[in-house]
Amino acid sequence: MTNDETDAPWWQRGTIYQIYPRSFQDSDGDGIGDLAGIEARLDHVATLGVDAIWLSPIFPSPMADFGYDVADYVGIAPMFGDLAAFDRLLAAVHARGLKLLLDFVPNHSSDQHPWFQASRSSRSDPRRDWYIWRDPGPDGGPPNNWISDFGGSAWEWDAATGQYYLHAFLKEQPDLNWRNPALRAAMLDAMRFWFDRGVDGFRIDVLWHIVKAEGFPDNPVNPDWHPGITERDRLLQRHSTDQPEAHAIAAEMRALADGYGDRVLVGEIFLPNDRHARWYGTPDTPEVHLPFNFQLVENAWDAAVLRRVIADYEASLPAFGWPNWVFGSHDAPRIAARIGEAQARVAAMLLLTLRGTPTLYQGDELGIGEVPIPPDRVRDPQDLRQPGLGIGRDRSRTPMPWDASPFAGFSTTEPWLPLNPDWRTRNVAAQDRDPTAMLQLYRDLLRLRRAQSPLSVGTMSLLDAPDGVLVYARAHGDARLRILLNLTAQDAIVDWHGTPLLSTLEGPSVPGLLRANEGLIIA
Ligand code: ISL
Repeated sequence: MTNDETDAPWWQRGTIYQIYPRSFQDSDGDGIGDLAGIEARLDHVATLGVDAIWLSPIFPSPMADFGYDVADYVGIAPMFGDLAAFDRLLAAVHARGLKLLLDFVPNHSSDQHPWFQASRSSRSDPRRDWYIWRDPGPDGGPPNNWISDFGGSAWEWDAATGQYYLHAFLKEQPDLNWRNPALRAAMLDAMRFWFDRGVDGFRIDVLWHIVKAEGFPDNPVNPDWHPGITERDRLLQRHSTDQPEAHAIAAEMRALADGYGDRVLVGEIFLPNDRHARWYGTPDTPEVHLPFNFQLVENAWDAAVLRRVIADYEASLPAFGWPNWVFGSHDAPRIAARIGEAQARVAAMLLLTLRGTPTLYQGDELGIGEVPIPPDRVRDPQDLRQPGLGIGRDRSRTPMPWDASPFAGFSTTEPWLPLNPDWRTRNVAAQDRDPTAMLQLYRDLLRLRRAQSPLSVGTMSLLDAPDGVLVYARAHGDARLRILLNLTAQDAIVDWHGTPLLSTLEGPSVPGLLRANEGLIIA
């Protein structure tokens, strides 16, 4: 082992696994997952070979946005359990040598949070300024043209106090005012509460949204908008997001985390590379360890496109910035639904061999594809408010299929969302017995990533490749691996020789050739 290998912190070497708690495992028969359920299924997470779990929000919430509307930052929603159940889960996670990250939602709370109830009670309430209140615009309408990410004005009229409040998402999710020092202190206290309890870090929701431009100017019109995309995109969010003042707040969160030692902050940030990279901060004033990189979600599954995406992203990183990659989440369409199962295997190899921390989304290790959601079962508020755009998030939030027993072993009753249609065969137990299953490929890839330092901490260089093929080298010390990915369904002539360590396909790999849909790791 060389120095940088031993020195690399866990969040650089390791892999993060996202659990969507409503849909992982139900332990009390209400059709909704919970903390005790997650604890009961930790074997799956441990044998998969990941290093850390990130839990989507588990806090008390009216669930208007399924937990991203927090009514108490320092509690547990009764449907998920209680603080004792959380402590048990955390201890069980740590006992397996895994880490646990929570989801911190700083941009907005629920309208049912006692802070907002106080804030809206009167203009003179001490908490009035904890949220963003404004008088009507000159025409008596909303204060400016800002549009909610979920459609409609971002301002909601409050008749009782005669002002509008801002909500970047649902009106049930009023935006918090991070320019108010008392609010800022209260939110940092909430982070402290969980750090003191032993959590290993946070994924921070919509971090680039948390400060708005002084004076609330209108956002500029997006010249590229067309009716096929969301209403939000009519405008460029120039004044409502990514304000310079937000970086000081991220730095404050980081200083807090660093005070606890080996903790990590992952920031959810959707921005072009140059602005994205700023969220690392500077070596003297670091911000988040990992600004989430969603470019595999956002870009076409095409070798030439991805080659440029990888090169541009790598080039944009500050010298001290550690990369990361994501291709699935509770918001994004399933990777196997996007590109099909054969290419989803190649995508798994890409994600787990790129330089940087990978984040996996629950169920992608089974290759879950499209899950049709009948109209009467749609639950996603974004989809319900903007139907017909195909932006529904329910299809990625369906319950984990564990086995072929009723309700796939997820619950003893009808789950809150439908199961994947092929759950009787596509489930954890079935794939555990099948050496050709997606689950085995994920386990093999994660095993290799741990065993091979070039994959976890090595350098990376993109190499020349024929059309439709992506080739790169990973190296560390004397060890060097090559990764060859055929992103097409045709055989490709690729000049390679060496020892294949892992292929996405069965049967022998053929030197000089990459079979259709083949991904290959060569020593
Ligand atoms: O496309 C986007 C940004 O360009 C969006 O996906 C946006 O980043 C996303 O909607 C933000 O997601 C997070 O915050 C939301 C919540 O509904 C999502 O589930 C969460 O992941 C509001 O808290």
